[in-house]
Amino acid sequence: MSPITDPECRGCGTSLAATDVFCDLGAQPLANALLSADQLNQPEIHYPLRPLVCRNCLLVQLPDVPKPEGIFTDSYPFFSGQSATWLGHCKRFADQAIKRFGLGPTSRVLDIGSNDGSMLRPFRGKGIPCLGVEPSAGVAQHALMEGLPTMIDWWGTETADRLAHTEGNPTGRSWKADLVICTNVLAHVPDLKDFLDGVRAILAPGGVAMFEVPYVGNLIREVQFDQIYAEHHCYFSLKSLDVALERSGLYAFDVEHESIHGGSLRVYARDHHNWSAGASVPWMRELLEEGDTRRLHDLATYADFAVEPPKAKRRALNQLGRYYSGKRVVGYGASAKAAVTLNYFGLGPETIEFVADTTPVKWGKYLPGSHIPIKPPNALEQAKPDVVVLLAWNWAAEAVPKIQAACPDAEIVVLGSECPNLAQDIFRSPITIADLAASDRRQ
Ligand code: JHZ
Repeated sequence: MSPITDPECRGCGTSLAATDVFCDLGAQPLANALLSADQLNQPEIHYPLRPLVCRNCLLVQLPDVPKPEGIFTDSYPFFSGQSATWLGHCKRFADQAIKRFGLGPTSRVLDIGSNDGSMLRPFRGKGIPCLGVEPSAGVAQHALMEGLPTMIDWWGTETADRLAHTEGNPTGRSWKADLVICTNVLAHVPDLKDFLDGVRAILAPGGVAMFEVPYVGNLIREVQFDQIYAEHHCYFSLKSLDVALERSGLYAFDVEHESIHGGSLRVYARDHHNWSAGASVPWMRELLEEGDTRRLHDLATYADFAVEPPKAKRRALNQLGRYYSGKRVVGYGASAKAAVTLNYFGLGPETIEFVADTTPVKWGKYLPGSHIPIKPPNALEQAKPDVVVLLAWNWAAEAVPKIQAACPDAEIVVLGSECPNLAQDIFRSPITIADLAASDRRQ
C-alpha cells in the first residue's frame, strides 16, 4: 500500500501550500487496522496525520492518503449498526425523507457507503426499493444476509454508469435514484470530483442527494482531534462542501446541523438542471455568511487550531497521572477515534489494560499502534476497574448506562475531545457523567 500524493485541493483543485498546516498529530497506523496476536511483532505502516487547509475553499484535508483498497478491506471492522442511536438516526431520516420528497413504491433510494445496511433497513421497511453500494465485503455481507440489496463495489462515475445502464448491472434494469444518501462517506473519498460526478449522473430527473459529513466547526470548537485519521481525507465546512458540490454540477438547497458523531452537517443537493429558480439559494447564501460559519471563512481559525491538540494531550496525561495512577483503568469503545487518541497520547496496555467493545469481530484483536487488547463488554464485570475511559464519547447516552450496569463502582471519564457543552471541563476534573449523557440525549 503506497501513499498517493495529491498536491491539489480535493474540493476545488487549487494547489495546497505545505505551510498551511491545520495540526500535526504525528504519524499513526490506520485507525481501523486492528491486529491479531500474531501481528503484534510485525511492523505497522504509519501515515502522517498533518492535515492542510486550502487557501481558496478552506477545505481541511490530508494531502497524502493510503489507497482505499488498503483501508476498506474484507475485514474492515466498523459496523454502523452497533449503535442504537445511529439506528434511530437512520429511521428518523428515512421517515422525514419519505414524507418530504414523496417517496413511494415506485421510487428508488441509493445508499452509497451502505456499510451493514443500517440506512437501507428503514426504507425497505416502508416498501421503498433501495440499493446499497459498499466496498468492504465483510460489512456488506451482513446487509446481504438480511436481504438488503447491496453491490460490493466502489463508487464513482464508472459504477454510476454501470448502474444507469442495463449492461453489467446487477439489478438487470437501468437504475436511477430519486434519493441518493451519502452519510459519513465523503470524508473517505480520495477523488471527490469523480465520486460527486457519479452521484450527479445517477440522479433521476428531480432526484435529491443527501450528504452527511462530520462538521469541521464542531471539530475545531470542541477540539475533536480524534476525528483526524488517514481514513478521513477531508473535514468539511458548509462552504468547502458547497464548493466541491458545485464543481460537480450539484447545487445545495438545504442544510441542517445534526448532533450525530460529535456534530455533522446534513446538506441536500440537486443536479443544477433540476434547479427550480429562486428555491433556497438566498437562504443558503445567508447561512454561509453568518455566525459560526463566518469564523470558518477565516484562514486564521484553521491556523490557530494547531496548538489545541497538544494542550488536550497535556491535560489528559496530567489527569491520568494525578487522579488515576495506581488505579485499574480500562477503556470503552474500540473506535477509530480511540485508536487516534491512545496513539497521540502515547498510551498503551500499561495504562489502559483493555478496551471493551460490543463489536464481535473486534474481540481478541488489538488496537493498532497502542496494542491494547479489545475484549467483549462482559470483561468489564470481571475486571471490576476503578476507572473506565469512555473512548466512544459520541455515544455517551447509550454507552454510559451499559458501563454503569457492568461496573457500578467505576468512575467514568473522557480523555478524548473537549465538549464545551458539558457543565465542567472534563479534562481538569472527573466528569459528571450525567451531564455528558444528558447533553448527548438533548441533541
Ligand atoms: P464509532 C467510524 O468511526 C469509522 P469510529 C468511520 N471512518 C467513520 O467515518 C465514522 O465511524 C462515522 C462500540 N460501541 O461509531 C462500537 C460499544 O462498544 O464512534 C464501535 O466499535 N458500545 C467509518 O470507529 C465503537 O464503540 C456502545 O454502546 O470512531 C464506536 O465507534 C456503542 C454505541 C458503541 O466510530
